[in-house]
Amino acid sequence: SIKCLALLLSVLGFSSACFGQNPLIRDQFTADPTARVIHGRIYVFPSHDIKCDSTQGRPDWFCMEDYHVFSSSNLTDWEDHGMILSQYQVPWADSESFSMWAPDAIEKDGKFYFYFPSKAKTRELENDAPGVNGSSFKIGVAVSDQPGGPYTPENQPIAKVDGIDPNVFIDHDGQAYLYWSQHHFYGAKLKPNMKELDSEVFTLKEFPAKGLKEGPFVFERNGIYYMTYPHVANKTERIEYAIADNPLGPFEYQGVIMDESPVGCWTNHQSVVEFEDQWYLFYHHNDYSPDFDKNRSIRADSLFFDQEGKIQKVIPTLR
Ligand code: FUB
Repeated sequence: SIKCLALLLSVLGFSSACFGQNPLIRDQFTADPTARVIHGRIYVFPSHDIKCDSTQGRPDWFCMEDYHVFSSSNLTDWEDHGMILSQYQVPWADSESFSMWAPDAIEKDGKFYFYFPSKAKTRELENDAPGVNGSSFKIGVAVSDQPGGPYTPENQPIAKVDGIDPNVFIDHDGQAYLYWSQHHFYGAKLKPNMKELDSEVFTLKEFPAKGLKEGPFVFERNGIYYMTYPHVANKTERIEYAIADNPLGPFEYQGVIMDESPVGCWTNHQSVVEFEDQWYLFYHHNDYSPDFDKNRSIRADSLFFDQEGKIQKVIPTLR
């Protein structure tokens, strides 16, 4: 069963799972998974890696033109809800850049909000001052009445947001926060419409200055706010976390959730979710593309907390 080995390893101070199904999606490349529980099912909103040829993007780089969403009632059988948004549908996106990187999605008041980065057309940059690091990546939002889409994008990216890897967290009081990364982590309150910032942009500077860090994902458990993120402390990304007593920190570093990929995938990218009384770490490796780590596959393993709320290290289960 899913929990047998997980429970044994938990006793030993590690966590893992008996899925036997990693990677989760086997007919296409997927990466950067955000998992959410919606109406009793697990929905996963990942990136969609494809292979670029010389007429598209950069053949040796990430190539991503659209998103699919997947759902499951048992973490084993996955339904592909099809393509929910493509770069060609987003009025502000540079549809020659194939840069629809890591997304996030969340439900609020019966509507579903899908957040995604993309390189923007030049004229969009002229309308909104370039970000602190001059990034051409913007973050957009698209809305649907159902989690499986299709999603309708807003005409403009979210103003004052420059960077990648959007993450949205809604606190118990209903206040929504948007996080993103661009060398540092940034955060801001969102308006109730979920489409505009409602505060200044906070720079979360308490994270390691050395080594790339990206992919912030925030969740709350027992009054502790956890910020999880991939960080290059050595050669490739490992998943770390920090905690705070409120959504905008300051966060205090706690440790490593998952070590560098054992199969040489340079990136990793995570989300953490509780489903049917078990916590899970969703992440990616390059199981189906060992020689090209920009074609990745999403995975999940059980995750455990100790009595103080510290996260035990997750050891990836291989096939
Ligand atoms: O998928 C493209 C980029 O790779 C993501 O935005 C990063 O988090 C890394 O996983």
